Amino acid sequence: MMKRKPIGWLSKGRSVVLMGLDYAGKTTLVDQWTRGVTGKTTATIGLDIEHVEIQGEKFNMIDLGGQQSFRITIWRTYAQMAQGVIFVFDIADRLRVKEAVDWFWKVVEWLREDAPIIFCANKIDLRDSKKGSAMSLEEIINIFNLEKFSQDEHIQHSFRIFEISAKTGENVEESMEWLFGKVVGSTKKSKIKGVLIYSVEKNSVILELPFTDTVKDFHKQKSIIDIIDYNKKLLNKNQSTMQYYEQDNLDVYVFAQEGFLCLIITEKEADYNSVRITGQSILNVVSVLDKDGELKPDQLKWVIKESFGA
Ligand SMILES: Nc1nc2c(ncn2[C@@H]2O[C@H](COP(=O)(O)OP(=O)(O)OP(=O)(O)O)[C@@H](O)[C@H]2O)c(=O)[nH]1
Ligand SMILES: [Mg+2]
Repeated sequence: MMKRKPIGWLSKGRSVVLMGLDYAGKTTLVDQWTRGVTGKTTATIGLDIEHVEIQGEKFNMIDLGGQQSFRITIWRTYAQMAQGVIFVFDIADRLRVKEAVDWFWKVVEWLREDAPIIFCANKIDLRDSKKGSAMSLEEIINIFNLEKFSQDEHIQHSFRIFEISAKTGENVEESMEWLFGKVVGSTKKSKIKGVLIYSVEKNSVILELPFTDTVKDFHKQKSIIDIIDYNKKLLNKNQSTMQYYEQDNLDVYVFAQEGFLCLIITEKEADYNSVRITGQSILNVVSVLDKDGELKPDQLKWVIKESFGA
């Protein structure tokens, strides 16, 4: 087993994650798009990160290893913090299509509800040489049940399919432009001013993350202490709750789950849905890191700030 690279290894910027079975062409796609060249690749071990800048914003493109061992160990964590996902599927890999379908829907379930997804049906250049063995778009849509994205009202993700060739570069620019455009657009809506995480086990605030000076030392304010005290009691009764408090200029949302409280301080009239998704995602990351014994305030701070666009 490879040692896992710590999350703190990522640098500043939001994260877009590439997923898909091994040999699907993820690394080739990154090479094609960032450098315009493709060559021989080797299987990605763990993950690789490419830094890109789009419209003045920095992004981490996280190229995950697609081998089974990485799928079952690190995919979930990265899916949960992703602000956008590029799922790559090798249209000539008929033998493993079932496996790809299963993992695709697992990933969708892990994602933040508002993370845009592109499905890259890759290696379309093989349609010429491997007539019959490469899957058609229609087949792919049916087997992956991709119509669910437009039909199922419970699915919020922006979703698009692109037929691409990472090797020749066909449609690569268009697909990346669409995805990054969505990510840039969605993160600008954020109105989060600060985040507090309280741990029942430690009986203290384990993380306070003010994004502006107005919420500095927030945990010392009487109103916040009262909110924590009240929600602590609910948490002790093992209730998973969400509460909402109006302050003078700000609002406070409280999410409780498995021994942790997450307080999100927002401007007035923040979009409830995105606050809820952010709160849920933060708690998921907190509990994953906690289980791995990796819950360190600095790391968490980074994850929240960089992943949730606050
Ligand atoms: N013909 C063709 N081959 C491709 C294309 N994209 C990738 N490949 C080839 O597919 C193989 C696997 O590509 P990678 O980019 O390494 O695949 P990966 O998804 O990163 O694989 P892991 O890192 O193991 O998860 C390589 O031999 C690539 O040259 C494409 O669009 N067309
Ligand atoms: Mg790779």
